[in-house]
Amino acid sequence: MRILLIYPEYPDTFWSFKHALKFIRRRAALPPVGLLTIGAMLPKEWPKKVVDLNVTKLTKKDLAWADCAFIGGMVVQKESARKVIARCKQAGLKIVAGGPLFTSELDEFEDVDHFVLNEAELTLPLFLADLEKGCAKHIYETSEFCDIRRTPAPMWELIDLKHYASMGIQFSRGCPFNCEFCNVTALFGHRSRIKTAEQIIAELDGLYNIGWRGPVFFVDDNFIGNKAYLKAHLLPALIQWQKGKRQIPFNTEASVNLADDEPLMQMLVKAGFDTVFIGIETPNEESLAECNKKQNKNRNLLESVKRMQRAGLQVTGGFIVGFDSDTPSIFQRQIEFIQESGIVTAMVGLLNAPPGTGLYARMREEGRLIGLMSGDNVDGTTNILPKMGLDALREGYKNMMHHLYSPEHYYERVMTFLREYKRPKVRNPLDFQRLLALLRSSIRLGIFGKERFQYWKIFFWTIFRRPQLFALTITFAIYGHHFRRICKSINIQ
Ligand code: B12
Repeated sequence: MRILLIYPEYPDTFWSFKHALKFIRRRAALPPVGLLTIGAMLPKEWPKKVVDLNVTKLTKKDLAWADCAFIGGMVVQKESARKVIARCKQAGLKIVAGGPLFTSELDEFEDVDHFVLNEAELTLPLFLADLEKGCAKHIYETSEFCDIRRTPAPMWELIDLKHYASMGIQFSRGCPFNCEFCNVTALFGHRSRIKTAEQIIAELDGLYNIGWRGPVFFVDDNFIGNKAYLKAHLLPALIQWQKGKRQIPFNTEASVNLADDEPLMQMLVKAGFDTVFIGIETPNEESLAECNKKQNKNRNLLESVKRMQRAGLQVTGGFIVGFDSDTPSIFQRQIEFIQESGIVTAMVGLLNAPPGTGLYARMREEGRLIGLMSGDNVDGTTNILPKMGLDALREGYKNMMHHLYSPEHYYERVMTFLREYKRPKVRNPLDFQRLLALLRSSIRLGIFGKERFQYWKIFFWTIFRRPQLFALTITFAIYGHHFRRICKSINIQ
């Protein structure tokens, strides 16, 4: 069987980083780790080809070559997935679909021959066994969660590394918390399941040996779900691994209680972590109680962010407006919090109810569910009727995004951050590509950009006051350009 592993295209969204990637001549932020893992689980003798539509096109030649298409992706890729499925169907390929999009919304896709849902470690072997016997079923699903110590390393050799800005590695799945709006526990469970330190080192070696020297994102739901193992095994192994080679910057996602553990933060930084995404959600205590975000309650969230920044971790954050407890004052409160925190990359979205979550069930019960979510949580849409009223929520949201991403306030935030941030331990040296990005940004943003005044101000401020953070400042300038383009394209500027 010749297999095409197809990853549908993302729309132009906050996280696509499309407008920023152009500056470093990369086509996508990350490769499709899930599909590459599927590649490693399929029989070795089957020839495989990855078509990531974010970096390349699906050609007639690809379709003519293959016998079967394996398609995976997230809800945000739904439209592209539909088109891909139609083309594969027309070309007469067998279609197998899996991953978060199909696990959450399988009823939306009629032309798929086999749904291999949930964690493929459990469902794919059943499908393959039935396929061999000639009796493959339409749907394979499970409510169990697998032991990821048996998950094979992704088949990196199937992609062209040079198209990507970063690589993804997964250490754990699942999250011990239970936030009402989050589908992580529905998809991956409550218990943090981990790989071994040896597995992670082998995966990193694999990447290093095929020439990867850029950043690596640990794509965990909550990297600090098992602190004891991190401290005793994984982080010491990573610290050791970085020694004697060109160091690789790491980043990940974690819960805010990371700020309470100074030794853990120190170890993370020593191991090469420079950025961490935190679900902050809201400074409104009642909203935190409403969505059961216990770990964020009864703490000074602003101080927690500062502690992480001072330790040497850049904090990127997720924020939500539209909780039942939110009143119209929430927009100003969020703006003040985000500006003061110096969280430059602040992903703010309307509260949405993903299928499988407690919120989805509650909204359905209360008759407030108005369809499926778009999958892009920064497009100003929601699938629930908010207590505040949809118009008031959208209007407040638009104004908030406009404020946060205007050059004046965006650069002000960058400055707040640069003042607080401790210089990271592991730095990516300036290479030719990054020098070109600097040149491109000076022309595009410094001469033609609306932000030119702020650009040069921070450019010289950094050179004189925090020269070690100069590369980071330019990266922020480029991100700012991307975020403003996104705000414009979704008509909220
Ligand atoms: C890395 C990541 C990203 C990267 C994307 C990288 C990329 N190229 O794919 C970035 C940062 C860009 C991103 C962005 C977003 N993401 Co994201 N992301 C993740 C994350 C943390 C890890 C994904 C991963 O690589 N996992 C490792 C691999 C091994 O696991 P996997 O992909 O799930 O694959 C397994 C199974 O799903 C299955 N499988 C996967 N594909 C296929 C295909 C076939 C054919 C089969 C049979 C099986 C199968 O088998 C694999 C082995 O078990 C997940 C959370 C998570 N734990 O998965 C969220 C997650 C996928 N993201 C999600 C969302 C909502 C988003 C955003 C909308 C915003 C947000 N809240 O983060 C944006 C939208 C993207 C955009 N461009 O607009 C949701 C998706 C929900 C859904 N039902 O679609 C998830 C599940 C997190 C969550 N609960 O909110 N994301």
